Amino acid sequence: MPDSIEARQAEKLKGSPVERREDPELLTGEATFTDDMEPRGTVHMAVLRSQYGHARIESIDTSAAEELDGVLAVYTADDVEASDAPGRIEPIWLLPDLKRPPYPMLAQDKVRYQGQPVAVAVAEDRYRASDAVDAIDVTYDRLEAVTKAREATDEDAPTIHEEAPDNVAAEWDVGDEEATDAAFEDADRTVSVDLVNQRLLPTAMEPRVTLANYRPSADELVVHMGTQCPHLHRRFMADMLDFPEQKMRVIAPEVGGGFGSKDSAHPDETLTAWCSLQLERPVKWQATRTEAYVSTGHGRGQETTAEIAVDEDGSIQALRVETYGDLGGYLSTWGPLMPAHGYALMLPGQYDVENVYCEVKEVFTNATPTEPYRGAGRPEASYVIERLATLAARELDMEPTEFRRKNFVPRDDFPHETATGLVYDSGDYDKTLDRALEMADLEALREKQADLREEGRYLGIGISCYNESCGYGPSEIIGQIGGQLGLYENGVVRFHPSGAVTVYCGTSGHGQGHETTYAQIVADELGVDYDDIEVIEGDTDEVPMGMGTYGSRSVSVGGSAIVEASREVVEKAGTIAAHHLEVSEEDLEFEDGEFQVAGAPERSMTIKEVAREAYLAHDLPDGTSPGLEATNFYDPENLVFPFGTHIVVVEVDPDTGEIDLERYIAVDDCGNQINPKIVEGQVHGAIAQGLGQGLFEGVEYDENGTLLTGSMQDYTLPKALQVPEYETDHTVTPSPHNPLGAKGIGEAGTIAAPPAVVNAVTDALQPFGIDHIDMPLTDETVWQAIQNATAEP
Ligand code: MCN
Repeated sequence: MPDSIEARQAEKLKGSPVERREDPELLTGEATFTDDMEPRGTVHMAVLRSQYGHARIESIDTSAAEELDGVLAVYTADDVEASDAPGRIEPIWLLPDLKRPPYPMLAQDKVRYQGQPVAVAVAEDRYRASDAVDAIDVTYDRLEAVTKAREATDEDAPTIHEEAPDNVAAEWDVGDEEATDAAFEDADRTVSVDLVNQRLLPTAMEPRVTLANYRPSADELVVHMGTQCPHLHRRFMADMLDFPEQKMRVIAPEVGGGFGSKDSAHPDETLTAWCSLQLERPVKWQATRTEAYVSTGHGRGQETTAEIAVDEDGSIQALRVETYGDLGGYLSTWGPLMPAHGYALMLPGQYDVENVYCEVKEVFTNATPTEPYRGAGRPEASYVIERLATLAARELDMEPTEFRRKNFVPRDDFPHETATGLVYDSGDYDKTLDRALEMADLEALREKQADLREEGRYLGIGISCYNESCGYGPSEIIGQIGGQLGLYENGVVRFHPSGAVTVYCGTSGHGQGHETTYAQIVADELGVDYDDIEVIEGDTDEVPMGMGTYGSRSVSVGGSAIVEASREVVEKAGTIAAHHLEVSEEDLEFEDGEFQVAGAPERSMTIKEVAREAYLAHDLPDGTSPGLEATNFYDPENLVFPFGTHIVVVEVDPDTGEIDLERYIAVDDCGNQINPKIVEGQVHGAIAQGLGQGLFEGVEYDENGTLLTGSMQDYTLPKALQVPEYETDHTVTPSPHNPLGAKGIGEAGTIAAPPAVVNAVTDALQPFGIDHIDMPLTDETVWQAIQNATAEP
């Protein structure tokens, strides 16, 4: 670590692979998670959940539970209603004419998914609370259930909410239908595919957990919880409880991963807080893994028919897509976003497509509500376009890479407006493709493939050229398209009199290494030693405002807020320095933490010295207030659009369907990198999750709406031994519109990997005439596809 101005001049921190400062605490087990906390007097809440996917509640008898030893209270929906708390989850993303049936914290008359909370019990310890829940007697009248979105729109499907008799919550579209239909008419060839982006279970290491402590003497509610966005959760809870926001503090201690599953309001967290308000005691709730699987929002859940129209020369003429988005039993906080703006706007991918039309139906089903899950709409879009691109190339007998190259948005056409209304900020798609091809040696791979086919062995090469939208904003546009929040970020940079610095940011990292990267950013901006900078996130009392961490927004939006705040600090420091050096501000130069008089470098003052003067306040320029700090609200000008090329090489055993993942090559471009080591870690983790969707993971329900994959025994997550050594590299195409030139990287792998691996497996099985297999490509599904194959190699 550089410890002097001279050393820093030689080594800027931005762009350096600085070790994560978060790791020692985590690796030594000293980090504090919510479940490690147990203030005196803590009692425990357990939740009785519906075991049925769809049923009418006829009666609830809590008397036996109430009589158990150590049980403090048992509550049902009637108790919530009597407390005057509104107690409903409201969506934060609205679409025109969206049907909004109420989503109560505790089920009222009906349950609409397995796992929906029906009652809670609070007891002196976790085990008694759980026993009490077992003693609650609920009589249900079971109803027919439907757990697939397309099926739920069938005429004879059961109605889930009276407000939406056909189960359709919203119909939404984007693009020009007429022009797209005409382009399909005129095109030389069309290719179509039916595909499914299956539901996924978010599997954070730490399931959701909440410790709520209402202190009546201060009339204050302090909530520690696993959250990705404490300020949003404070707002959700304040609304659901009708509790004053300013009297409520939400803190995210260490959060054992989120992957999107901790940015929505769920009944359980607010119920914990509500119980604390009722009992005036600290109340804790911690989901078990099985409980988490039925109650934490599932990811994805889309069924799509997608068509592409192409000319003989390989140019894409049009895309036409129809998608059913599965909302689950209720509208979750972000539920309506994913199948609409989160997904459909990104359908053109890296390609210059003039005509696009996408129609979306958002549908209620008797399954756990869907929520953002790493990628949140963009993996679904990338899967559609990247499958279509490969299938179209096959139809035209073109190398899939060349088909893609022919249709790329050219590097000199940025900013590029898409047919879906986005403006891609910057890109150089040929560059990542070229580098990935160089690493893979495609020619040699194609030769190997041909040779092996002679021996009855099936090698496949899959490619996916993805791009994604990250760093959501600007707030004004978010408001215009249905967001009920601003998507800016707040950063505070505060010097202490000693010259040390504390940085506060409204993002809330939970594994992404913000403490490290934000300190790197501020060290460069202020010229202060990295070790003198502390970074604070995840506490509504410490950080003035924040929108949180999701959508790979932290570095491009939160990072930019702290850059701007740092620059405001430097400006004020410059005014003070000029006063002390008796020159005008224009005559000062600031570099590496030092203000120097231009042409007289011996006359200088470090920013640390300025900080001391700013707090001494004995001699400040007229009109300058004491102290040295700045607060910035950064509202991005546009989204950022990272991109990349991933190539997968597999060998498929036709006798067993087994897939051997031989190579995984990833070349990503997230603009300027703050910390390449952290970026690489993010890429690795996300690819594993993407391979999880491609090869292993998939939610299954039975016809009654019972989750069949409700434990880790039934739901297969990728293990270290099942993923290959990744071969990674990157290119750098800065974003032109944020001060860091940085784009997000946190989700890239989950977006790129599923189509890459499916394209690889179907490439291997081309001799069998297999064009498509739905994910996850387990040995069994692949073997089955080979059994049903129409061609013989
Ligand atoms: N970074 C960088 N240079 C860039 C881009 C990013 O150095 N050009 C660094 C950032 O400073 C940050 C990290 O990479 O330390 C990720 O930054 P960014 O892409 O802005 O994403 P966020 O920090 O907003 O993280 C959100 C993203 C999402 S949406 C999910 S889901 C996700 C993910 O990050 N969940 C994670 N990564 C995760 N990692 C862990 N360990 N746990 C999760 O739950």
